[in-house]
Amino acid sequence: MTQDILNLIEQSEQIVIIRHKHPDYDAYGAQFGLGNALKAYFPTKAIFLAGDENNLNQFGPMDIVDEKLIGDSLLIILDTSVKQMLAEAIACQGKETIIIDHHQNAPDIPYTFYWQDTSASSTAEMVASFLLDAGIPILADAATPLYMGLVGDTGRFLFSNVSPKTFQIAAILLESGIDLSTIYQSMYQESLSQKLAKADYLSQLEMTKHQVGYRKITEEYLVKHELDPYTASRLLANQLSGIREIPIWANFTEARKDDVILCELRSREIPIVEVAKQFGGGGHLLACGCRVSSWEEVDQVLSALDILLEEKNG
Ligand SMILES: [Mn+2]
Repeated sequence: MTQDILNLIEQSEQIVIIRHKHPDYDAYGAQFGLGNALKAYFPTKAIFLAGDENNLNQFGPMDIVDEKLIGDSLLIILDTSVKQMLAEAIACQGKETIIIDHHQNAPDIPYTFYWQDTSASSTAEMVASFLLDAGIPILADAATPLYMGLVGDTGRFLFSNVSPKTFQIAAILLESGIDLSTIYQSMYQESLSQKLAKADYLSQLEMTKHQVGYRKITEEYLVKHELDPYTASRLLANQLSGIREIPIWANFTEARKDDVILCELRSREIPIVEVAKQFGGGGHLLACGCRVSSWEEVDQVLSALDILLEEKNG
C-alpha cells in the first residue's frame, strides 16, 4: 500500500489534494498534513490544496484549481470516496487518482489506487501512518493539522474508534513539537452565543418511544442563534452523547437554501450506519449521516432507528 501510493506521488510533478465538502477537522487536517509534508519533502513538485471553506479553516488559504489542472494532475481524495461529498468545482477526473478514506461507503469515483481502512480513527491517522511508513518527515506544520484531524474525529480520544495505533501516532505527532494548548484552544473555545445555542438545544429535546433522543432544527432556531445550517449540524450532532437513557441520538437540521434536511445519526454501541445508507448516506458504524428532502422522511429515519432499539430491548 505505502509503496503504491509513494510511487504515484513520486511519478507526478503536479498533485492536487482535495477532501469532502463542508470540511471538518479531519478533512482539513488530513489535507494540510499531507500537503505540507509533501511540499517540504518534494520542493520541486507543484502541489495544490483545493476545496470549499468554512469557519473551521485555520490552516491556510485554498488554491484555485480547474478541471484542466486536475485532469493533468495526480488527484488525491481524502476522507471520502463518494462523488456527492465533493464540492462541485473540484468533482473532476484526475490523470490518476488516489483515494484515502476511513468511511464505510463503497467508492463511486474512478481511482488508480484506493486505500480504505474503516478501523482507522481518522483519515489524518491514515495519512500520518503513510508518511511514517514512507519515511517522509512530519514537521510541526504537518503534525499540527494531522493531530487536529485525529482529535476532531475521535472527540478528543473519547470515541470507540480510538485504537493503540491512534495513541502511537498521536505520540509521534507530539514529538514533532506541536503546541497542544494552542491547538485545543483553537478547536474547543467557543463563543457565549454558541454555548447558549447548545443550552437551547437541550431544553427542547425530544424522544421516540424506545429512547432515540433527537431534535429537529428549523429555520427559526438558525435565525435566532445566527447559525448557518452546516455549522449548526456539526455543532449540535453530539449534544445528546453520554446520556445514560439515550443509546441512539440524532439531529436534523433544515438547510433551506439547498432544499435538504441534514441528518446526523449517532449511537453508543448499536450499529446504525445501515439506516444512513438506506436513506442515501453513509459514514461510520456508530457515527453517520444522510440528507433527506422532507420532515416526513426524517420521521422515517427516526422510525428505522427506533426499530433498532425495539429489537435490542426484545
Ligand atoms: Mn474523517
